[in-house]
Amino acid sequence: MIFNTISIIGLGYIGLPTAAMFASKKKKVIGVDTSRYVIETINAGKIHIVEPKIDKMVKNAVNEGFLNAKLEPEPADVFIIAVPTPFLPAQDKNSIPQPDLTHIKSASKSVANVLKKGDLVILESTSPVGATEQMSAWLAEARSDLSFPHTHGENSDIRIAYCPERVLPGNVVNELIENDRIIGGMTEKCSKASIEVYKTFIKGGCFTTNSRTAEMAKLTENSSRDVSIAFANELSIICDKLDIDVWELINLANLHPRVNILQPGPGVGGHCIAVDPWFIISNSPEDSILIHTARKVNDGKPNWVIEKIKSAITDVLSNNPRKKIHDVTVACFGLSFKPNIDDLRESPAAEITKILASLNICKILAVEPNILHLPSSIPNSVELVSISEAINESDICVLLVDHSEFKNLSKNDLKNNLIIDTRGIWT
Ligand code: SAJ
Repeated sequence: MIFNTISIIGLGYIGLPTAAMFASKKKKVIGVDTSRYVIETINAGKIHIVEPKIDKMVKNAVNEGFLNAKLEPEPADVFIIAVPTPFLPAQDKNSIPQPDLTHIKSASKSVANVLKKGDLVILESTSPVGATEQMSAWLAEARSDLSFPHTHGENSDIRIAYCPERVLPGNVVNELIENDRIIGGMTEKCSKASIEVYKTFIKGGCFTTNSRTAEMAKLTENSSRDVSIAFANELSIICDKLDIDVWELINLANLHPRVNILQPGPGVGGHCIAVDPWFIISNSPEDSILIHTARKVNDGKPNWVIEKIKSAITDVLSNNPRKKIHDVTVACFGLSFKPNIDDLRESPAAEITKILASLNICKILAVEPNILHLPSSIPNSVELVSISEAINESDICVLLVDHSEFKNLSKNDLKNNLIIDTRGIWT
């Protein structure tokens, strides 16, 4: 497929780096986003996300004229849709969250306005099985003058594929280039055209399948990790009751050549692992027993940590009879959803700190070396402090995120504090 102009719809954590990659290969890229702030930031050669290397790439791409951001799609040869697919919150604690495809629907409608015969539309957003066929139907609804693969197969005017991203936040540029890629064309021609597009910058292999398998593959990868982490989290709860060091246990079990247990923590955060399994569960609720249980185990872990903190507070009070509960200080080490990043969204560490503060039983300090100010989602009563202030002023130190800065602390530094270590770096 010969293509000159590529349009990326949705300039977030996946869309913007992808746009920058194509532009760095001297392809004309039109980036589209509904946020005026995002458009203005990018067209000024700046970025609105935190991701290494992207700032320089975007600056060069904009200065050299290869990347242009717009509020509405313009004609292009290839459209890559990378918009969010959140889930609709569950109605009650027994109902299953349902995927929200509103953004894909509106992106399809706006792309449909500028589609021409021969164009390729690729969906990259994490999606439930069947979303690509649904997108094809939405496009067809808007453009009865064109034919689409769900009705016309290989003879369709428009090619459509599902090609999920699998990059790790913090290492997006390298993984975009090096990772193998799944190419789920609705027909073989759709897959072939997509491979030619991605081979512009991808060094990894491109493996073709149909769109439904590609959708399921993305959900499977993240659900597999969620289930594995749930196993580690469940072990940590069992071991706590049995007075066994779970990290020593896992290290020992992992010496077995066919065992590879992941690490327990305060819960599973981020925008992918804790979300994507729901797309399988909502499609097949009766058959997703293990995947659903894993979600419950991981979602339940923050509450278990809160209970541990409450019982540590009781210990502090019984060891210091003159202390009142409001004199007890708890320091939460780390707020982000994983180590060495500043992203606090969907973070179990931030959630635990928030819940603890809302209980209003004692003073809460927070240490987060990757931010300068606490976000508004954390109650005002929480104070952001340095590592040494947290150690000196608190009775209880709760390790929530294994940031490098915390790994350097020795047992001696923490000898006067009661420790709850959800990551196993101080034990
Ligand atoms: N976590 C644990 N224990 C572990 C590993 C992770 O508790 O042993 C926790 C982390 O602390 C974090 C959460 O899991 O709260 C998710 O972190 P992560 O590093 O596992 O994954 P993400 O969300 O940053 O990125 C994942 C990746 N998927 C897989 O590894 C299968 C990435 O490759 C995907 O592209 C990304 O989701 C996505 O966009 O879907």
